[in-house]
Amino acid sequence: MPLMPSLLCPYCYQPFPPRKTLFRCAGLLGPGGERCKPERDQALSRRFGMNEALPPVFPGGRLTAVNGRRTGARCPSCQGETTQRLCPNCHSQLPVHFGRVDSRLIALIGAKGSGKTVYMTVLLHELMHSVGRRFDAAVVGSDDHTRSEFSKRYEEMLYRQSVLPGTTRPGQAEVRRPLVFKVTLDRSGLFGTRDRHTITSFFDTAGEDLISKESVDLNVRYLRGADGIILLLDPLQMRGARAGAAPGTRLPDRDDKTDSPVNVLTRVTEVLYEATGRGPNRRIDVPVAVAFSKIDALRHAFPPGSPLLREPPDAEPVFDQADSLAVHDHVRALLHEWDGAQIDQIMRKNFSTFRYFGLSALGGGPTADNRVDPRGVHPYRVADPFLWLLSRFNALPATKG
Ligand SMILES: Nc1nc2c(ncn2[C@@H]2O[C@H](COP(=O)(O)OP(=O)(O)OP(=O)(O)O)[C@@H](O)[C@H]2O)c(=O)[nH]1
Ligand SMILES: [Mg+2]
Ligand SMILES: [Zn+2]
Ligand SMILES: [Zn+2]
Repeated sequence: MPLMPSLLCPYCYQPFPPRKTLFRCAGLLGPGGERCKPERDQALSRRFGMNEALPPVFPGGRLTAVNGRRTGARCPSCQGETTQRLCPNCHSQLPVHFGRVDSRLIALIGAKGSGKTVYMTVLLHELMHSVGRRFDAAVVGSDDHTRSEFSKRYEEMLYRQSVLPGTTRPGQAEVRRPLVFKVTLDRSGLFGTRDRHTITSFFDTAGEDLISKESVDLNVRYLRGADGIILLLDPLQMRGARAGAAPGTRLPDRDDKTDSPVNVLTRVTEVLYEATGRGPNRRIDVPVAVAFSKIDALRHAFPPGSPLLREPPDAEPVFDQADSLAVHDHVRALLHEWDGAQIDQIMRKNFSTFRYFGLSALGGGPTADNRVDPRGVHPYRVADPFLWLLSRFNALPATKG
């Protein structure tokens, strides 16, 4: 049976055939002097709690051509032209060029308190600034909601008010909306003459959603749709690492809402088998970056020469395989010291493509009242997992390693 080519919405992760794409009226004065009245969009409201009044939605029956490309449509009420394309399920506005450029959905998962929200904020901030410069990459929020949400809610809090986020609200996957960014690599030399665009969608799960079987299912759709997964594990939840943490480290609570990295990994593995419909003898092939957070609390005990004590090489705008594999091997060795050998067994048995990473989003512990240290945010190796995924997607060149 031939499969119908389908698109996957970067906001709700539901697949849809391109011909089902909807349009939203531009809300301008139409050729007849009429203007469509904005109203609350039920789909956006139900799905994401977004209640603003917006111009009406209609199917793309009457497409209009721009430069020979049928990218626009004419509104049946006001006859005005629009280029705003929407997902038929959640009514989110699709990124410009969506469907014609690579779109990659990256799910960020991990136990409660493992550092996901802080990590996502710092990673995106870095991609927009230093890492972006290094790779000559432009990283921009691909819709108004992402742009304002990211700068107001995430960046402003962490970087200007030095406030660490509270627990991400669980059970509300329907309301939390992924942040969608467009990464443009302007490496004409590396990719021929054209820029390389990749749309990446980040979904920050609530750690508590991974505790029970039922709420894990909430995330199944996101995991099923993901092209790559960043699994953030907190070494400070592991017995061996806890014992070796730098004096004064704020150790995370170990209550019944927090789960050990092994348990989280076990559950995520089950969900992925379910989501991908894979039998027990076929390993999961979605690339998984297994990233250990909060390395700042453990670095003091690493032997000199550890790749985790140096910054990744940054002379060339490529993903450095040799460096990454050195980190991978070192983390695998550390897992034994941290009482996490089981993690490596689970990974090897069930996943065909995975790599270990060690990073710190803050670069140092938070203050006693859990705020960002007054010296600021000094991230360390935060981009590695993301760059690895981009290289897996062939969106970034990698050295041979
Ligand atoms: N030492 C250190 N602590 C960190 C770092 N990042 C986060 N933390 C600590 O971990 C806590 C939890 O971080 P969050 O980003 O809120 O964790 P989360 O995974 O989003 O948690 P939930 O939303 O509850 O699932 C923070 O309040 C900090 O105390 C880091 O890079 N280093
Ligand atoms: Mg969170
Ligand atoms: Zn959607
Ligand atoms: Zn209209």
